[in-house]
Amino acid sequence: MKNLFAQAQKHKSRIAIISTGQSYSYTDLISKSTELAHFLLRGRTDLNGARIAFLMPPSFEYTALMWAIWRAGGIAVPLCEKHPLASLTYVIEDTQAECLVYSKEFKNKLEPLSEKVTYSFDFEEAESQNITLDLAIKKERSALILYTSGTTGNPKGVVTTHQNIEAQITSLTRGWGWSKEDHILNVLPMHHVHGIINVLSCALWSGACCEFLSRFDSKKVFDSFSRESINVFMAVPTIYYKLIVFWKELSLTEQEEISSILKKFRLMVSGSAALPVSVLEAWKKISGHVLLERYGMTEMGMAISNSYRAKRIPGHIGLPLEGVTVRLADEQNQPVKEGNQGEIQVKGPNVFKEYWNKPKATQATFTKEGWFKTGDIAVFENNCYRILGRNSVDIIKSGGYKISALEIEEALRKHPDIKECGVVGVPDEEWGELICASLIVNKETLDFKAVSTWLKSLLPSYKIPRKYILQEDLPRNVMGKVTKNELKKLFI
Ligand code: MLC
Ligand code: AMP
Repeated sequence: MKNLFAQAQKHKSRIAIISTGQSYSYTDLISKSTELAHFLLRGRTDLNGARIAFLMPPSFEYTALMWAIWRAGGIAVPLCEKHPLASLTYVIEDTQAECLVYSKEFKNKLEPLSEKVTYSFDFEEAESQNITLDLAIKKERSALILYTSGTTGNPKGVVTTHQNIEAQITSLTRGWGWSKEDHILNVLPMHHVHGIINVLSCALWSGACCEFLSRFDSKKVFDSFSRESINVFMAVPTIYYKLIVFWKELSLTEQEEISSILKKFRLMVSGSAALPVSVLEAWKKISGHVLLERYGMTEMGMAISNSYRAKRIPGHIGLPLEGVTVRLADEQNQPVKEGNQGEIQVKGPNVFKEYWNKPKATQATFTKEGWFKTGDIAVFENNCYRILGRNSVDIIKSGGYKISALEIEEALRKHPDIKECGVVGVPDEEWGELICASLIVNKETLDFKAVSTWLKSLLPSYKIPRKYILQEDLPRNVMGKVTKNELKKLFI
């Protein structure tokens, strides 16, 4: 990622990051990441692809550490604050992380993991070393592993190279008119591409400022906007939904104040899940902006986007970004005739390298000709793409998170009173999809609240079912397979 740092050299005294009310310049970022890189290297000249896992709130420190890992030749593995120990352990073991770095609020939570790595340290304890760092990292080298849920087994580690990341950043900075005058507010979790690439890395590539909120909170978002320096915002549809609800509860004067500030924004983007037209329309009334909807995935960053400059079409995701090639294909991986629906398949320098330690899964996700198979079904109409759904009912999108129904089912089956279960995502205006579970149990009744509490030790809160039903048996087809679409109807 030499270019990201080379870019930073151009903007030395500009503000790069604002976190916990403090401003940090590009020079601060360069020198802190140099110090940390030396600390991580421990006398070596190159981390040679060692995985460095870290759990830090979205902040200057998070960013400096990520840059340090990249600059020292390591692979960054950002962990999720909301994950219980079981999920964190899985990632540490799966990546065979050499080192675990954390900020002090996570020290106790991570204590049991320290023996699984060669060394771990509290970020605050990293000794400062005033040395220069001049390691040239080849762009083909792996840079980042982000975990994503799939239709089989446990979450997979998506490996992207420095080159992939650079391609993902530059297609967006060019396509969406980023400049050093921009100031973006980040409210997203920092273990997914939306926060890491679209918000943080695009800002830093451009010499712009990225301001962090430690977590999403509607009031804090509007308070930040009220200071009138932020001019770019990106979020998942659920966040826009929540902001609309909050805005509606404000007094008329407050509503007018917020709306007049929002109207001055340069850009507002929605993605990671389908943007309901009702949310687009409501936000347009509040902010004067037609949200720019785009489509992406952990494995490829952003691929398709509505236009920054021209008309945006509600309910549609637009056209391929610069450098990205897209086609729609049938089940035999043959391109479909124009106007027919098909799976979105993608080629380009933005597409990931591999699933970590899973060569078979990597091979299965590409066609023989090297197209990445997204699993999303779309149609090309009105000169742009429109998403119709996914080719698997077992993938749920809730709050912008991708969730595997099978992973939740596997966890539920570990409960002593649950014999069998079926998990589905049911359409929901606020969350996109709501996770619902049907349970077959070996007693008369079951305390669903207690089940959710128990499940939280195995899964993060966003993977916990919100509705349960008890059934004698699950709906099945003649082959005995659970018919998830039938199951969904029971919750609607
Ligand atoms: C949380 N809650 C849910 C829920 N998640 N209820 C239903 N469904 C869900 N999915 C409930 C909690 O139980 C709690 O309720 C209350 O909401 C607050 O919980 P929280 O954890 O504090 O939620 P909050 O912080 O408000 O989270 C909402 C959110 C979050 C929208 C901010 O989901 C989020 O950050 N989503 C973004 C995910 C993201 O970045 N995806 C990008 C992936 S990359 P109670 O009753 O207990 O108080 C990708 C590629 C691309 O997709 O294209 O970008
Ligand atoms: P993730 O694996 O978390 O990166 O999620 C990627 C998935 O999010 C894609 O495969 C799509 O299913 C979904 N997605 C992203 N953007 C959009 C969008 N604008 N509309 C509909 N679905 C989207």
